[in-house]
Amino acid sequence: MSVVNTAIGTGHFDGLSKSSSSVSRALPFEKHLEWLRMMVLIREFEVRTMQAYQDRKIGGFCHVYIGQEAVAVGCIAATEHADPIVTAYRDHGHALARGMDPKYCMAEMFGRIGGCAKGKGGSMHMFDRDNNLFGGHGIVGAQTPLGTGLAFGTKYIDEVLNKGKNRQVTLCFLGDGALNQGALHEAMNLAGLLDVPVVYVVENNGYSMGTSIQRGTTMGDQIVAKAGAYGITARQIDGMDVLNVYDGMKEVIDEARETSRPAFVDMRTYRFKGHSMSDPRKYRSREEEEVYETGDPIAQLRDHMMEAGNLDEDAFKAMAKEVRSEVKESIKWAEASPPPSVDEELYRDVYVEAWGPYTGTTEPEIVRDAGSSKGEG
Ligand SMILES: Cc1ncc(C[n+]2csc(CCOP(=O)(O)OP(=O)(O)O)c2C)c(N)n1
Ligand SMILES: [Mg+2]
Repeated sequence: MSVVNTAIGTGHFDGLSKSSSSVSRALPFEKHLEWLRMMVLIREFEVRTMQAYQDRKIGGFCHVYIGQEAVAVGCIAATEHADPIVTAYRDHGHALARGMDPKYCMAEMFGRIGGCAKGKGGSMHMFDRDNNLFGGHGIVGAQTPLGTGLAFGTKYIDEVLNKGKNRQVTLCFLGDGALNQGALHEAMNLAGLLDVPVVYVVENNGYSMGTSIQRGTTMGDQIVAKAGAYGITARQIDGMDVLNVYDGMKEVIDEARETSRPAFVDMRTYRFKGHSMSDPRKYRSREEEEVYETGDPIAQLRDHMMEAGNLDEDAFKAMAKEVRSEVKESIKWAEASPPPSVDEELYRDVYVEAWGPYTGTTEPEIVRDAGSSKGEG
């Protein structure tokens, strides 16, 4: 038995071919500009998030998506708005790309009432019913049965209740760490068995906290084989190039919509920062990071647009400036929002009943100390 104790090195993208389709290139350049702006927004949002975290304005766990922006932006662009999405805790990019107003996202990070979950979820639990984003989940792999369930639900409505054809596809994002969780395998088995239209997108950044994929996962460079065991078609996609992500995912999603079958994507990507805000990154070298930083998804699209004559330096700077002020506004909104009040808000929407079911002998300490009365259902 041998378990290789190593970083992923510099070969994470070796052997990946570009998508054979180039639908993205035929789209009007305004689409590319929209995707570029969204990636810049996610990046700026998180740079400010990191500062606010260091200033102790944000508490709890916080995982930034810097480096992976092309995945959320390209995948979500290939969906229809009604298609449900569910993801793990590295979720700010998905929320913004799905259309959440940055101020609701920022206030959630700050634990304030102006947040998408009234400040009760925080960084890991972005939720947006209007934009069909079903969370933000902190338990590794826990969102994968939810993804299968969401897709089962839409299929049931379309085919059984409305006696029509399947119309929707669910995108279920997961990290490579979730490949080792039993929940994913049960979820994939059911999806393969029942023809559930869910696409599992593994955001394969090569690490689960400090453990490289080779060290923690069998067949770490051929994870698509795992989907084959459940009769699910799978492909690998280079997730650093948003145009390539869109092209690959458009085919995968269109096919899942048409056939009502699940799919699995090994989306190769890289997180430029640590696992969370408190990660000294001792498990990989600076040289390795530098190699992947050369594939920055924002620079790739910006350069492509400039070469195509659809963007110049001034236009890029103007866009970045506009994004900076949008993010600043979101911070102002977050700071101006109060925390959820203990007596009226904190326990609301947490349980079915506003204050329960609490089975202990006394009220929760926080409520008791506030000397509050119980709220209504
Ligand atoms: C069931 C479970 N086990 C362990 C943890 C602790 N934990 C939090 S994040 C993480 C790593 C997951 O890595 P990956 O799925 O690759 O996602 P990434 O952080 O790379 O986005 C672990 C082990 C957890 N949250 N849930
Ligand atoms: Mg990972």
